[in-house]
Amino acid sequence: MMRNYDIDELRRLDVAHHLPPQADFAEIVALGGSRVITRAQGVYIEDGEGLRILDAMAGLWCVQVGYGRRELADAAHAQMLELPYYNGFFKTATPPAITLAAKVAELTGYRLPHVFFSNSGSEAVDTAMRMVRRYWDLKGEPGRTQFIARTNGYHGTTIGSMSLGGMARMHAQGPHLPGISHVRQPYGFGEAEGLDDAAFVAVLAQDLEDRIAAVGAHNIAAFVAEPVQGAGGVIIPPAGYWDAIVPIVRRHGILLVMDEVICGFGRLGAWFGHQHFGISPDIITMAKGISSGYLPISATAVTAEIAETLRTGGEFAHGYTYSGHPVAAAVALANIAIMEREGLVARVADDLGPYLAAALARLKPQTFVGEVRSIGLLGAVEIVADKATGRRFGPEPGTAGPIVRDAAIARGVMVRAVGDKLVMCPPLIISHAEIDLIIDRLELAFADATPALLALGGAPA
Ligand code: PXG
Repeated sequence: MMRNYDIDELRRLDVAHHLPPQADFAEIVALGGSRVITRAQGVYIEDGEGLRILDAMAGLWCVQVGYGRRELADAAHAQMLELPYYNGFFKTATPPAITLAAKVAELTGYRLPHVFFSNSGSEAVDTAMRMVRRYWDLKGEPGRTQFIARTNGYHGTTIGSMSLGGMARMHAQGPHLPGISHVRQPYGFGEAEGLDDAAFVAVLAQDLEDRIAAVGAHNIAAFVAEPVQGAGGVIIPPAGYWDAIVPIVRRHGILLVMDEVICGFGRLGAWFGHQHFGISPDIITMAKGISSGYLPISATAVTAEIAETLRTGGEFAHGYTYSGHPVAAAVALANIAIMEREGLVARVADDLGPYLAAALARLKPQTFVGEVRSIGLLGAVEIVADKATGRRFGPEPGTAGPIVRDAAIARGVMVRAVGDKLVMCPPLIISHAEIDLIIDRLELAFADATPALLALGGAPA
């Protein structure tokens, strides 16, 4: 069933009526409407002009099993006919919600055996924030209200999750929750200033110690962090970072919340990012890959200790109409079944992760590439103006990245520009040949973008 769309009319209606997420509305108007994505199969998306684009972003960091999986459509179809909706408010639950909770608990190795459902990553993070506050009230430490998160972290767009995030651009717009402060991010390429890993880690650990001392440990409810920052530009912590940070959090009795919205569901070669790093958080949030983005669903998983404490407190006054939506939960279960059957998590660890790292290394000789890095199936390319000195394009980050990104899309590969970093996060079903194609197309994109980068002040080879 191939539908034909009147793309010009859709673009006209897009400008006339549709306000897209995280967008410069005026830019969309100037462009005469958004690029309309009409269909997708495997690792490819197709736009209204018929351009087939290799989707190296897995949608928005989420389509783990690739596009066009009939099993997921069948799971949704069957569940819609049997029970399209029921809620969890009336001492009721549905089979898919219960089964998915048990499955997620299993995937955490039963370290986080209790699971609360929401519909988006932002809501899962807000849920974690509310659980943390409630937990400390019930523990008799109601003064623990403050959160510490990290600069350039991303936790969502609701007022709670956005306040936790550390992106200056989003913070400028507010409104914010009070009681949240940020420590430095482990961004080696951008901020280590020549320190080796061990010395940089020591600086970051001291920054956290200082922040805790300034706020007062007994006022701090939780430290919230992504295992690897995704939206911030695939910021991979240096060796030893988590081994230094986690004991500090523990020593001060602060809860550790890990935001697994991007790192969860195989992205780093383990079911969850904290497992990859050998960390035992108190709470994790997940979304995106849990359903491969086929339907919106997210979750917040907690330790037995937290669940038992919440059980002492009467009603936990939090929940959404669609918490544990049966169709979304059924699709998530089918998605996880595909991932297990096809061994996708081990495939990232043993095969695709190393393959992507080796393929990315081909970009290192590029005139305007300062660093390539990857972990599992998350990769980044740092664009610099002068390779010899490491000088960045300026004055602000984000002048060069979009130029190369647009060139990449024109060459048929979808990557994302975060400032002057290109980031990628391909589906877990990608083949070696398709990874090679990403790199081939990025080479062409850098060649296409070279005149513009030189005009922007880039140093010639
Ligand atoms: N936590 C993390 C770690 C995320 O990456 C969210 C929470 C929020 O999820 P929802 O489902 O509420 O969007 C995210 C989302 C980008 C980009 O520009 C990244 C995200 C969302 C939108 C854009 O890379 N991550």
